[in-house]
Amino acid sequence: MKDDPDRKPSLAEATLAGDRRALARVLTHIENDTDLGRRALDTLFPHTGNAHIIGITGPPGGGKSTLVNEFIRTWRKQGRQVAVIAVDPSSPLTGGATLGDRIRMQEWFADDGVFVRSMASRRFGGGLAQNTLAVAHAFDAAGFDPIVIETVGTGQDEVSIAALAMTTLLIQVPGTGDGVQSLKAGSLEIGDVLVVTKGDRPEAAELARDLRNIRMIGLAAGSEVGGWEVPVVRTSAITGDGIDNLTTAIASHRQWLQTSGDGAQRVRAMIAAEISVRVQQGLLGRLSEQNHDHLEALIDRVVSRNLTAARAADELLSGM
Ligand SMILES: Nc1nc2c(ncn2[C@@H]2O[C@H](COP(=O)(O)OP(=O)(O)O)[C@@H](O)[C@H]2O)c(=O)[nH]1
Ligand SMILES: [Mg+2]
Repeated sequence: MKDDPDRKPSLAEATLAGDRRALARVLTHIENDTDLGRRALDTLFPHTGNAHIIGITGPPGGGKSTLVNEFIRTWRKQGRQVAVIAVDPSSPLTGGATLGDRIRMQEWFADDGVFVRSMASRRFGGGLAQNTLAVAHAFDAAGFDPIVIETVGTGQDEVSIAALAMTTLLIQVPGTGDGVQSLKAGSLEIGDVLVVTKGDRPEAAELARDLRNIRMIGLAAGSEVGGWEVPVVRTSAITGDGIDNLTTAIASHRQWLQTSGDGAQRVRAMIAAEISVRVQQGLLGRLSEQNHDHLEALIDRVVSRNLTAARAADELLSGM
C-alpha cells in the first residue's frame, strides 16, 4: 500500500512536500480542530521544532502589522520562508485582518515563501486562539522559519503570547498619552525586546529613553538574572530607521536562547501551556456534555446554600 504509485498523498504529506494549497487546507482543519486536522498534526508534528516562533504584541494601531511587513522584506532577502499568524480577538468577521493588512499583504501575494494567516480568537479562558500553536506547528513542518504571531495586547493576552513564543516583542507607541507612567507593573517583563514604533514621532526618543531607564532599574533589582539584556529599539516604518537593528536583536535573542540553554526551558514551557489549553478545552467540552439534570440539581444545591461551588465542581470533575 505504501509503495502504491497511484496512492494520493495525504494533505499532511503534500504539505511536507511543499504544496501550499494543501497547507492552506490543513490549516483550516487544524484551526477547526477536525479529526482530519488532528491526524494531519500527528504526521506533521515529528517534523517541527526548527522554526523560530516570534510573538509581537501591543495596542491596536500600534504599528505591529507594518513592522511585520518590514520583517518579511528583510527575511525574504535572506532567503527564508516567513509565516505570519495574525490573531485578533475583536474581529470575528475579518478574522483579524484589517483593510490595511490586506493591501499590505498584496505585496506577497505571488510569493510562495510568504504565508499570512489571520485567525479570529475564540475567547478561551482569557487566552489566545486555542489552536494558534497547532497552526504554528503546521507552518514549522512546512519549512517556514521564522513564524510570527501578531496579537493585540490586552494584559491577559500579553502574558499568554509570552507562553507561545520563543522571542516576544513588546510594542510601545509614542504620543498615546502619559508614556511610561501608564505602564502596568510587570507588563514590560514579558518583552524580550522592547520596541518603540512610530519612531518618527517627536515623543519617540523620550519614550525610548524612559524605557531604557526602567530597564536599568530592573537590572539593578536583579530581574534579569538570566543574562539577556532586554534591548530597547526605536523603529520607523516611514524612514526605515531601526528595522535592521530590530531584526538583528531578534537574531541575537535566538542565538542567546541556544547558547544559554534558556531556549530548551522555553520550549518546555510552551508545550506545557499547549497541553494545559487542550486539557481545559477538553474539560469544558465534557462539562457541556454532562447530564443537564445532574448539573441543574447541583446548581440548586449551591443556590440553597447546601453545597459550595467548589464541592459542586469536584463532583462534576469526579464524574468525567
Ligand atoms: N508615523 C508612523 N506611522 C506608522 C508607523 N508604522 C505604522 N504606522 C501607522 O499606524 C497605523 C496602524 O498600523 P498597523 O501596522 O496596522 O498597526 P497594528 O494594529 O498594530 O497592526 C497605520 O495607519 C500605519 O500607517 C511608523 O513607523 N510611523
Ligand atoms: Mg495588525
